[in-house]
Amino acid sequence: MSNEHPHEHQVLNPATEEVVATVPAAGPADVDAAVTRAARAQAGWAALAPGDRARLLRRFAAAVDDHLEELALLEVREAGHPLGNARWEAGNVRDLLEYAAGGVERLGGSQIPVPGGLNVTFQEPLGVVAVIAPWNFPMPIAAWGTAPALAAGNAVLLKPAETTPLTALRLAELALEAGLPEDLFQVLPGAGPVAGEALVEHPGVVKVVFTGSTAVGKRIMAKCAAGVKRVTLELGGKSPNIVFADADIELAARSAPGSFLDNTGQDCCARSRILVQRGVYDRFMELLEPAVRSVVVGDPAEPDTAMGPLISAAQRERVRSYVTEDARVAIRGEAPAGKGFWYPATVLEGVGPTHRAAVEEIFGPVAVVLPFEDEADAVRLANATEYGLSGSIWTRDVGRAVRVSRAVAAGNLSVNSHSSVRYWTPFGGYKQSGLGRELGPGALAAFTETKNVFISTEEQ
Ligand code: TXE
Repeated sequence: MSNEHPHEHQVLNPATEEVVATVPAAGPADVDAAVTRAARAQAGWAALAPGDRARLLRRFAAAVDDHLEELALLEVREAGHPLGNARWEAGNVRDLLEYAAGGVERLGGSQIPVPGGLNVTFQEPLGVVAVIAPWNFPMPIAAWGTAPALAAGNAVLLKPAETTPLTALRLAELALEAGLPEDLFQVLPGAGPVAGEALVEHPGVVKVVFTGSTAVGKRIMAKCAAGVKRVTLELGGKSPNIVFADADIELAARSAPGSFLDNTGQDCCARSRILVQRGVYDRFMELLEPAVRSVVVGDPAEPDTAMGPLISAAQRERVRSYVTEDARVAIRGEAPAGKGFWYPATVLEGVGPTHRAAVEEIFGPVAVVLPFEDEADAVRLANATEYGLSGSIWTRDVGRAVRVSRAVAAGNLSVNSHSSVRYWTPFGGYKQSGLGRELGPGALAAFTETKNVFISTEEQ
């Protein structure tokens, strides 16, 4: 194996650059063995009575609940997330496992009247599913794929990101402690191009659930095409935060920092393109500055911290590359000096709507503000990227809220709010932000195959 893809990965604390752990990296042979074992476990799991599967998933949820603080602290150490956010993330895993468990017994088929017989539709488990998770929300996103896939009767092989394997490994231990069958849910830490590709290419893997960059998502989709594999993609975003002149400008400005600084901007839903109607532009900027400056940046383990470091030195370089001389830095926050991958909150103005910083996903605490003239202009600007994941619309005009929500090509929009993720509502992207939906009432069905059987009732 080349140096580029070592046999193990060091996990660094992004706030201190200290080594937190060293984790072995899976290779193609490990993947192959894991698929064989998972397929065996899946057959038994799918044959269980739905109530028994649901009970075991509820026990898994209870085990997560018993270890919430431990999981949150692990997320703080490996991902640099503020403790308050990490606690929410651990709770999200528990909630999703409970929600998925609640769906097990309700995952039925249907009967459709046809002449001459009985026509029955079954929803059958797929088999072995690969979940390839990113580092920005390592724990929840791993669970978004894993929980419904298990609930629908599948086995799951989870490959966490190289930088953040620890919460995933702990979740697999908790699953075993809760009584889930051995080999049903396995975690395979390793390099994307090695363990990730081996999973995508393995003939025994029926579906791939991927969250990550659009570039890798396209590569995975192409590889899945070769085997006509099922695939769900949650990719990047460059979401607009549209502020109309008739909005509550104070509230829109006060809430804007959270929408692009949460998780240090490493959020596929980050509203990092702030579109402001010309008449209130100056007022909005005046209000935005103190709001950005009041965000508490520092030690993620402190409960009051709102913004921690970026995940890695490489990510910091990537973010830096967007803050170029042709953009005016309108607002700049503070960042700790010394060790850690820190980057200050930054708001850019004076760039054209096609500037790199205005259309590409930066994945850091950087937003661009662009003025617009009227509703049609706002919609045109909002849709002028290759992405379509989320967005916010600030207005007091109900008709406008509905018109703009329908006109913006994105999977998750919020009006007078920035909230777009709930485990019981569907989540996913338009355009190059993704394919398929996760969470919500359709979550389990996305991990099934539909089979229709006709049984003749004619006398033989
Ligand atoms: O992502 P990658 P990176 C975006 C964000 C970020 C950029 C780069 O803009 O700055 O992507 O991040 C695995 N076959 N998002 O480079 O490489 C990899 O090991 C199979 C948005 O870290 O896409 C990891 O587990 N798997 C995003 C996962 O893919 C492969 C979240 C994501 O890594 C692979 C993360 C391959 N060939 C980044 N190559 C979101 N949608 O929220 C890599 N991987």
